[in-house]
Amino acid sequence: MLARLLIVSNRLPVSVEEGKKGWELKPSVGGLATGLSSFHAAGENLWIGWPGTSHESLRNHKRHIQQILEDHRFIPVWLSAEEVHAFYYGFSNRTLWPLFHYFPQHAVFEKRFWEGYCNVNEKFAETVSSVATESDILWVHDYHLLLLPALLRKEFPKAKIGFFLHIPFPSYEVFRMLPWREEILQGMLGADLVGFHTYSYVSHFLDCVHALLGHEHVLGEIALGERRVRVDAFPMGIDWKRFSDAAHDPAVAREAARIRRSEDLRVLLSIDRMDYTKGIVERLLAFDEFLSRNPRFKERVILLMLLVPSRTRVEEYRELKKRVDELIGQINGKHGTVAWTPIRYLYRTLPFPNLLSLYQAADVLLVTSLRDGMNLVAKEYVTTKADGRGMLVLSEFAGAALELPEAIQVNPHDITGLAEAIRQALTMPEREKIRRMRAMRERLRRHDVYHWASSFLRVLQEVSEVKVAPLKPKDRHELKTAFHVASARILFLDYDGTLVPLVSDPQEAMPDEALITLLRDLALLPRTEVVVVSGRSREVLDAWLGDLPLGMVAEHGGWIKEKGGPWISWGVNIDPAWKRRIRPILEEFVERLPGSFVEEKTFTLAWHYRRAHPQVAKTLARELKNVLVELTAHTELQVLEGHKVIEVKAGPFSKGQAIRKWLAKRRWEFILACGDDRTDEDMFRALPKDAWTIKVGRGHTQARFFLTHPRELREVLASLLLP
Ligand code: GDG
Repeated sequence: MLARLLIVSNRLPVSVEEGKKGWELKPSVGGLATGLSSFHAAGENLWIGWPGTSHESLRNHKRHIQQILEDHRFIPVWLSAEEVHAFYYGFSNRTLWPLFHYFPQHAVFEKRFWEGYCNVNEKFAETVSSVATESDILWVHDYHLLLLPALLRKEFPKAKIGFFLHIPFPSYEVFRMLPWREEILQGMLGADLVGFHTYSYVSHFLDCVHALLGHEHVLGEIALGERRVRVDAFPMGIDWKRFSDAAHDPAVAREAARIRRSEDLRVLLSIDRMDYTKGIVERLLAFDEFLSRNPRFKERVILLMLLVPSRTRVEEYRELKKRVDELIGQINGKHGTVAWTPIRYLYRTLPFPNLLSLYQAADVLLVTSLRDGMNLVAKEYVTTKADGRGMLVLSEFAGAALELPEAIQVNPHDITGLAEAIRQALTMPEREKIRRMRAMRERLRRHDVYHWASSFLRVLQEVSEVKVAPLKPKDRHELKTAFHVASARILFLDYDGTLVPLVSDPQEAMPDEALITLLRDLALLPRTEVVVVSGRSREVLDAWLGDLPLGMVAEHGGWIKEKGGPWISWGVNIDPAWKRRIRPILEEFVERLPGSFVEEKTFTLAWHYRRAHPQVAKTLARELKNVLVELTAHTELQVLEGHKVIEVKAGPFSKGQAIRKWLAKRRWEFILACGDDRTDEDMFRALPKDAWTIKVGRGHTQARFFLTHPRELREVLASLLLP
């Protein structure tokens, strides 16, 4: 049986209105509504959200309306006027919206808005929990519900939970301004799959998760204990067929002709919500400049603007409306003639067929967003203009810009550039327009909204079932049996963080008597080799473990020593000149971070920060890593991040490569590898699938099992000595 899909969004895709025949459901037309409606229509799927009216205003009709909604498999979340004020107008639209669109100057950080947001997210969680089961697929949408995935995870630990953000995710420098930034990230990480429109939003999110919560990712996958969270880009498409069919609808064509009035008139069109992110003022200023610089277009072009009223209770939106009204008046007054008003302006929503006629009528669509998660209007226009006789001017700050490179792309802050783009779009030869529009249209056909939703749901289904498991007593028993029956056995053991806990001074991590005895006893077992695989220098390993019958790897594979043999170097021909370039950078960071220090080894320079203030260290470590990764790109140097250490390593060797030396020696019937940080992952990767691999500590790993402390690993190793 197919799992049931529960879509959760702030607004239901319908509103309830009192019509002639009583209460009716009116579908709302928007990208999300059309995109998911066919998924909602199938099977027993449900859509959960706010119906858009406060429950006070419904008075005693609430029960009846609830029934109508439920009959259509819509589950309402009822909100009071006060909740709507704090949650919707407050935190969602006055905190998150401006901040995520890089308008921090408009963002308010008010505790009561935040509290309202938390309460309403809880309320959503309660409603979802009242209808959901563990086997459902839960798909949560957008910035209003960032806390919901984690709340649902608590209720349904095993359910598949997806989250998609429809607006941009800002860079760390902006996101960190949010006083409740950790809570927001934790909320989102409750999902198994977190989706964004573009890869840059993905990388901003991963950056923030690393910087603020300390979780690393490997190829967009974050390990949280036994759970994994996949983060990926799913650029949203449109209902291609619906817009494409409109191109052949005679009624749409008739209305389009009426809008154009005359074949000689060129129509520039823009459609957006009245929102400061959409670059409406910049568009008007550019049109003004265009008219001033190109007088030959006088009386031959109009700018038709459909501005949809939005969030009118929010101060910034009211101010914008005022500014736009004034500007339009000024520009029309300045350039207009008795017979010609350059800007025609509608401030309302239009029925869907009228929207199509506008698209059809337009010679050029202007999308000038200062920031836009995606922008579906751009895609809808290109699709509706089936004959290709149109052109799109598109802001490079809209997510859609990545998929529509054939558009005339603009920086909306550059008013002169924008004015020039308008001229270019109006004068572009027809063949060129058709060529560009075709290429874009074809791409949009393949990546329509159904493709978007089904790819998201497919990945959500797939999100790795394979989880790192704790090494349970049953596994310990199995491991011991496997060890005992094998005729050739090898153990690869990392040192710091694996055999001994991390301490603030690395010199203090010397092995205790119990560890020395344990390693000696293991190494003396018949048919058994023990190799310590470390990032430490060979001098330290010699001093601490040199008397034991062990194999050793130092400097992450830079040096190798077989039992009883000499140290052999892999990096013989490496010119140490690189250290002169890198060392001063590390030293500068030592200056900046009291308690941190530099360690030099033959092939590595390491900056340790385990003794420093953790919060400050985290920020500086991130900065240093970025600097080093930039500097070492296209060189033989590698930047490694270990536990509270960042190292630059010369040469192509790794722990993975080093242990191949032993793997190639013979066929081992039992292999055990244990490690605690990223550098050990190379070792895990180099091993055959049936090897026993254990990570000490939490976090992302290729290992099959984890243990939480070196103490536990020592117990497991000691058990191998027993019959
Ligand atoms: C958010 C993100 C992201 C507009 N006016 C009328 C009307 N519309 C329809 C359009 C289009 C939708 O509304 C607007 O979508 P956009 O993508 O352009 O912008 P936002 O509303 O800001 O949407 C955005 C989107 O979510 C999806 O993830 O692309 O970046 O900000 O479908 O056709 N529809 C009708 N009458 C109108 O007057 N019927």
